[in-house]
Amino acid sequence: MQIEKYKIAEHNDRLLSAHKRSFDYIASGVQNLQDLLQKLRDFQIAIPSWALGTGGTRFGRFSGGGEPGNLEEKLEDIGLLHQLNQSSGAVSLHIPWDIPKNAGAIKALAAQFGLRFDAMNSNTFQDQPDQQHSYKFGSMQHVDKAVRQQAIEHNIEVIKYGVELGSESLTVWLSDGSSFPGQLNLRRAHQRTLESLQEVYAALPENWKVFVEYKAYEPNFYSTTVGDWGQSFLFASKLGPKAYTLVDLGHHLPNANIEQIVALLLNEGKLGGFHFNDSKYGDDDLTVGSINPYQLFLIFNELVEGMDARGMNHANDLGWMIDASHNVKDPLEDLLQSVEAIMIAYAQALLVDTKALAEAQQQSDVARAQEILQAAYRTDVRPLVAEARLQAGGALQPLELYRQLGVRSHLIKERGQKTVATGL
Ligand code: PSV
Ligand code: MN
Repeated sequence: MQIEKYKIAEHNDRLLSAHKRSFDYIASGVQNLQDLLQKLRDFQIAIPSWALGTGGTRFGRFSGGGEPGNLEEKLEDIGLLHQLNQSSGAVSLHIPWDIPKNAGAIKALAAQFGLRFDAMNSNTFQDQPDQQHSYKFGSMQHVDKAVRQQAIEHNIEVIKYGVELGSESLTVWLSDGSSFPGQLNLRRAHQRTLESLQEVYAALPENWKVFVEYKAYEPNFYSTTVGDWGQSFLFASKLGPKAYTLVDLGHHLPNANIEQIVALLLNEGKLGGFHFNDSKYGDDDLTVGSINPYQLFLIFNELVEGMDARGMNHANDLGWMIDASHNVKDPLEDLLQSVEAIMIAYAQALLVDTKALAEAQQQSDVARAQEILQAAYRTDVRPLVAEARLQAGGALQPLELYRQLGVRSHLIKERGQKTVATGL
């Protein structure tokens, strides 16, 4: 399904005068308004191919129907999101959940929807039916060289798919670790993992990056071989200049100061990419911004400050991806909300009076520094985000239009009630 352009135009016409009133109100106080709107238009967030269907927990999964049954339909769904918000112009593929059998045709289809391929994700955390060796006791850390070799070859195969699709990065998330003390020689597991990653690194094309994603625990509960940003940073540093750390917001121990992690990684030139989601307890994979929007703003504040300090391009120099699971909401509605939450946090961070904040910090004026940050956070930037979307050809209220057009019912009619998308 695609949305006819006139339907977006009709929707925008209906909301235009109310939008203009709220936009003019906030815009009058914004310095560099055009620059800010351009940055918002440029910013694109990749949608993961595994999050277009209903998610689940180990206790169950409750499908809402109309889920995409193949990669083509997944691209169609991302195309729909992008038509509505003009900020979802990329896709992050997971192999082998979404193997592009005919890469040329898939690339052409994506281009038709205005989508490019962001980071490719490998998977050595599950066994596949045709697989020779099991990953039960790890992949790149495994004591058996044959298992490590299989994991290395899988990653190289993922790079090959990515090259065909025009992607330029690989995200490696390893579930490697141990569940009981004594199970693993921790030092040797680290060393074996490094050696395996080095082989993958050697297979990277010149213009490619590899992102090493860390996670504190799950599925292993005693040790995780890439368990925190320090370990990821160690691997990335030892691997070389094409290796970076990837921060998944849900992969920290409770109360970790993620904004500080981001600031330090950026300062070292080793921050590569992001997986956005939100959590209350662990890796809950909830909609980003739904639990702790202030933390998301603080993270974006460090991102903007750190990227500007290094002269980086906000839109292109880091990989921005959603990594969430939609257990009780319509996945497409959840993704629209996710993108909106990210754009809001980004816009708020762009509003921070950096000069005044630097002065307050210099004077150790703690109260003023807090006022400055919260003045940006408490600004209702939604009209700015909506204006950028309007200028780019999107809908003023994507979620409202999605519902009004009955997109989910159309998809159920097209694809059926009992469809199951690939993914976790
Ligand atoms: C692991 O929890 C993770 O965050 C990795 O990025 C995986 O690729 C993804 O989730 C799988 O859902
Ligand atoms: Mn992730």
